[in-house]
Amino acid sequence: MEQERLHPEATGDLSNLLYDICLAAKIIARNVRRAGLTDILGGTTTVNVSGDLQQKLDLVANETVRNSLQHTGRICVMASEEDEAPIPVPANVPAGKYVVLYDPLDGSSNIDVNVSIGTIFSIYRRVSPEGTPGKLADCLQEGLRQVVAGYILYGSSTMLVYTTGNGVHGFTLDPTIGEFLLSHAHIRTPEVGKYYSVNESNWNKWTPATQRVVGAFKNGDGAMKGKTARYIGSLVADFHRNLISGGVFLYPGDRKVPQGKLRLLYEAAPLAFIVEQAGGAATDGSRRILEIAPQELHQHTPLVIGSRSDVEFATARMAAE
Ligand code: P6P
Repeated sequence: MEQERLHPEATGDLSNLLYDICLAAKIIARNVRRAGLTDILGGTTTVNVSGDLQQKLDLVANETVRNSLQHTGRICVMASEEDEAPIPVPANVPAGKYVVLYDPLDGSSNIDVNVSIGTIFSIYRRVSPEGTPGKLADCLQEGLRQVVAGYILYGSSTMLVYTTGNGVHGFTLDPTIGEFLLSHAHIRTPEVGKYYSVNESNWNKWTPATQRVVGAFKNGDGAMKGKTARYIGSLVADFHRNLISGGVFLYPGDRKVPQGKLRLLYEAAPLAFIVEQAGGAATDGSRRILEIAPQELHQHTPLVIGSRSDVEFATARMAAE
């Protein structure tokens, strides 16, 4: 609301879209908090376009975001990590000016073992003509063109963290009143991180440069003091800890899968917008994530993200290879 007051010409559409996303988040949070008590635990037999086994809670979260947004008239198209094609708005609903891309429940392999998971979202302005149905081109925009990026972390508390390009702000859900309250205004991430986060079981698949970088984070070298390893295996949880305490997260490509595991549009680009707004950095090991022009809806990208000097240290060495 503060930021809306800075733009008197604002229609309120964007604020209302954020409220729509918060509604979806509250419903997902309720389902996540009760997952052990109702029959929505466990996997399904279906896989998503990236080949990940879909957990029941994934599908419930995906439906929840879609149902919270598609009838509002504020968006012209959506795209979900869990759906192969863009999601059009219903024919009887006017096409709005925004586009929402989302990962409804990232880290879902942790659902059954009660580890923190998250929802990640990106909002863009449409590029196709107003009043026409949204198109694939509306979804394939560089991360620099994001209007809003955010995530909801279903952790020890439920937190919404987002940026509109005016800093990063954190809100904590007060379940007694069902509202997100501002708890972390103007989040800044430390220039040098305490932690490094990477799945070291992939060591033998990495390139020598990646091995040298992770070795320096682990043991230190002339230019880098050794760090503490922290890896939850749930991107939003690893990212959020590093954002607050300082750290660098890596999911590099390797010789077999050079593009790595994470998705550009649903994971890397929104988190890159957030981390840069908090003073950090995000690259694919050579290019700035926000400058990558997406070619496909579900394209993967290597990711190095977090404290600026750590990301620059890694990128200088990985790009030189
Ligand atoms: P690995 C979860 O499935 C996820 O997409 C991210 O949340 C997480 O950072 C990554 O995969 C973990 O992958 O290969 O280390 O288990």
